Amino acid sequence: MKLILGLGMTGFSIASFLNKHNINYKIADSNNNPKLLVKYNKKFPLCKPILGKWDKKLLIDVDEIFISPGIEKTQSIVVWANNKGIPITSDIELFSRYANAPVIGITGSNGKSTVTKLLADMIINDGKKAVFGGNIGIPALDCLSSEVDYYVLEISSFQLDYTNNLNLLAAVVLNITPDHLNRYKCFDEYKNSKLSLYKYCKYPVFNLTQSLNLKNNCAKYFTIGLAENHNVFGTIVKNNIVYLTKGNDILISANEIKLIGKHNILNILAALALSYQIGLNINNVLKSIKSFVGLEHRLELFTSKKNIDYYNDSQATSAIATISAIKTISQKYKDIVLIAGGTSKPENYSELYKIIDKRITCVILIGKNAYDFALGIKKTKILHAKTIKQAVYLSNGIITDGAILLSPACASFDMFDNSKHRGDEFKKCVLNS
Ligand code: UMA
Repeated sequence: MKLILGLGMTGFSIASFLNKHNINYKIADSNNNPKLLVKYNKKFPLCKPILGKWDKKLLIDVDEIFISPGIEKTQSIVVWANNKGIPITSDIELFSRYANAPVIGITGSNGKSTVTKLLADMIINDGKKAVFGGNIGIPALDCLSSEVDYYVLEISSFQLDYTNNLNLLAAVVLNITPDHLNRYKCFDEYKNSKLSLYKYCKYPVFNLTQSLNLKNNCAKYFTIGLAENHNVFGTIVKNNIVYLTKGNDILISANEIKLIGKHNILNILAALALSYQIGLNINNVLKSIKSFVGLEHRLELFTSKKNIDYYNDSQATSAIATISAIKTISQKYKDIVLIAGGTSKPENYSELYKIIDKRITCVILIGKNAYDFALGIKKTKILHAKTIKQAVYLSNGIITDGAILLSPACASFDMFDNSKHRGDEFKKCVLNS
């Protein structure tokens, strides 16, 4: 008998998979009312979940546990299972046992969703079938299909912590910066979790800008700066223009790329290196890079009208996310109109107010906490809008050249179903205006 721990996206996908394969399981969640309970009971009425505080009895007759990444190793159920020697497995590992096509694994503290999606685009542009998923929000098991040439998986350190075996064709750890330190004892523990991805892959790709001392004969490398040999993807600057290179060969100019920011150059170099590791045609790869506009709702450049570029960054639900968006796009534009607001989070917004005062031409505030924001912003011109439609209407004509950016720094639930709904409505209003 298998035991699934956690009834979130991962647990639900594991239950669906085990049902499909007629494998006996029980499922438990330490929350009395997990988010997916109603959906689960509707789909699987015969296997009721066991809810509430973990109980040792859950482990009776269990020969393997499939665990959700959000459950920490210190949880009593994990400790009891370890003491009893019951194997604990991630959904990624279970996926890998059944995947019939090569899998490419991508992890890192930042940029993993961008590289995952870009690499999938490159494979598709090369005429092959690619499916992407994993930590990006599409559980890996939901991606399994017999009609796939490559799987591209975004993998988190939480998933790697419960992984003992994987079969990856190529893999990259994009970068490692302090993150999730409430979950790990120290930075080194987090770093080792990320680096464990390389244990499972045939063709690794390494980031030379991080001093991780990783050298490997079959590896490709990427870095900002000079590419010393043909295994290295880097950059050179000629007449003030940045070019992406492989060894001494120029591949593409940064001016032809829609993504902005140095971090995105590194992301693209990583995807390029992976594309070489799996043998994609370079012309098709370059086409994908030129047309790639990023992920939907994440600093997504979705349209341009009369010298104004429109960015949808609806996924920015915290001050830090909006600060990062403003920093990135102000490298390219002098005038920026920001649409922000919603339900603010219990965090310090003072740094956001400062950067708005410094870099934003006009801010249009929406939602529940608009008036709190207005108190924090001292210099930048402020307008208020009741709806996203009105915000888009007000944004017209403020600047003649530059960018209009929706990056709310707040949750969306006061006005929308979720941040995707907010981004969709914003795009609809802009495209219809
Ligand atoms: N639960 C318990 N006991 C606990 C903790 C959680 O029972 O001690 C239950 C919760 O009540 C809930 C369920 O577990 O019902 C939630 O499981 P989960 O937190 O593992 O979340 P999932 O819905 O399964 O989503 C997970 C990833 N979440 C985390 O790693 C925290 C999603 O990444 C991922 O998209 C999804 O699987 C599909 O693979 C999210 C994330 O924030 C986006 N990831 C982190 C990040 O990117 O930084 C790692």
